[in-house]
Amino acid sequence: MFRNFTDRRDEEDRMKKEGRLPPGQSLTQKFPVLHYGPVPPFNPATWDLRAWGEVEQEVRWTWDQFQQLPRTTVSMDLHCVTKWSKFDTAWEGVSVKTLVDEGLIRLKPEAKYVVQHAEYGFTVNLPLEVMLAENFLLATHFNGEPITPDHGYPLRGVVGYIPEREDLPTPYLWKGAKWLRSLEFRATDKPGFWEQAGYHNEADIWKEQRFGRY
Ligand SMILES: Nc1nc2c(c(=O)[nH]1)N[C@H]1C(S)=C(S)[C@@H](COP(=O)(O)O)O[C@H]1N2
Ligand SMILES: [Mo]
Repeated sequence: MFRNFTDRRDEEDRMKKEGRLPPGQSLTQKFPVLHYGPVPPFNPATWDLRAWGEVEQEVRWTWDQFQQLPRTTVSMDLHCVTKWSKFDTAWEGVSVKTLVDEGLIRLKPEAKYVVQHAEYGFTVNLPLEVMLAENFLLATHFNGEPITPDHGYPLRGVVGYIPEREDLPTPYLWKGAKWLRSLEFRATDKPGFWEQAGYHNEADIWKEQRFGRY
């Protein structure tokens, strides 16, 4: 117990020195689970992921088709608005930027914002430029294993801080939807589930944009 406590504090001090601990955050070695409502079931026969809205053509991938898409890995620090941070997490999945670059999603010039739609009607909004950056991934795997059901299996959006990439806007972890089912490209912004409940619209981890302003 004491041993774990000192390990945690040592790690936290190291991250602070490296400039990787945002204001008000503390390091956890666990992976807390946070969401509203129940964990949905997954049926690979009926699951799909859709891209719609301000696109030249709507796209729909079945689970089998989604497995064939080009894959990307990224390591990021996760920062939850409830003040825990988890460092050096390894994710694998599909990058939205790759889908756009390869013409698999053809955006209209009007597309400026994206709403992630998840099972049971959960939504979360981001500017398009954030979703197209290297620190946002449509993730199927965490630390080499399929994401567990409570963390979003089979697919979640995940967003975090890539060390030394201060150039990339980094929002809190709630800006990635677990159990993701579609991406709605929009000309205008639209606050999602937590944003409507009073969470900050931009959610920048370095500016401590937790609650209050939309
Ligand atoms: N579908 C869905 N995704 C969600 C949420 C939710 O309520 N429903 N909550 C968000 C919040 S508030 C957080 S902090 C992260 C937590 O991810 P984790 O449970 O993997 O730590 O998921 C985000 N994604
Ligand atoms: Mo959260």
